[in-house]
Amino acid sequence: MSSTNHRPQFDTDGFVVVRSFLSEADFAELNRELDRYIHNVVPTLPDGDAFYEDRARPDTLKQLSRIEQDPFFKAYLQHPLWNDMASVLLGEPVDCQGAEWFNKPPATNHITPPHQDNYYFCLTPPQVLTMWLALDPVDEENGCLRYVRGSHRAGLRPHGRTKTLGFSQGIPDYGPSDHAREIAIHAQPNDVLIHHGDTIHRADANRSATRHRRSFALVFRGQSARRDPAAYQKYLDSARAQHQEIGLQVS
Ligand SMILES: O=C(O)CCC(=O)C(=O)O
Repeated sequence: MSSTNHRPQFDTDGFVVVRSFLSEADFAELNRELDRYIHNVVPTLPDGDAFYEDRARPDTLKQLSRIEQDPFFKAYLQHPLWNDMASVLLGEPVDCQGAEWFNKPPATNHITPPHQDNYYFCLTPPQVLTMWLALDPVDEENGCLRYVRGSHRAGLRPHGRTKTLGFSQGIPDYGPSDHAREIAIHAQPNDVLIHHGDTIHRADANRSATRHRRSFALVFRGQSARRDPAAYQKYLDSARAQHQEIGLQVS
């Protein structure tokens, strides 16, 4: 299916799922490069770029930010398939803002609190989306993403401090009517979930004993989007305060 066909659904629901997104060769290369980065580069990174559920256990690595500091991933931000899809969905030329990697390692109690990405990004107009590519089979057991359908059309909800490293802000009044509108998305490796920056989403912890739940994500902003510097500084301050409370090295 061409990327153009996904736009009406993206506009209505605030998310869309594209199955088998990359070619097999491209997907294999991405996995190889992520393995290389995790084994060779991550051990050299400061705390703020690599979050662990338990710092003493490397197998509990759960989030990587600013992966584009690596030359392969810096070039990867320009990948035409990702950029074209983002541009069609946002209806304007885009710039890639950065790359992240998420995991929910097995037997860890790590939830993703309900949140809207643009609360963190502070972009006006909210012309921004996240493309979240599954690297493992994902379902309810290992903590699939859950979207509140259509929530991107109601603007940003109030956020408050959370205790979840990597997600310093969440929606405190997330309630039964939000739960009732949630869509839990099952995915296979190489399926991409794309959500608007104002779409509310969350994920449960990984309840499985053996299965990881890894993903690779790129964030794209439309060229019309401008950052509110004061709101962004407030967000950065709250993330930094959380890191200090937890005892992470902060730069
Ligand atoms: O992988 C997760 O659990 C969270 C991902 C997320 O919130 C995002 O990519 O915006």
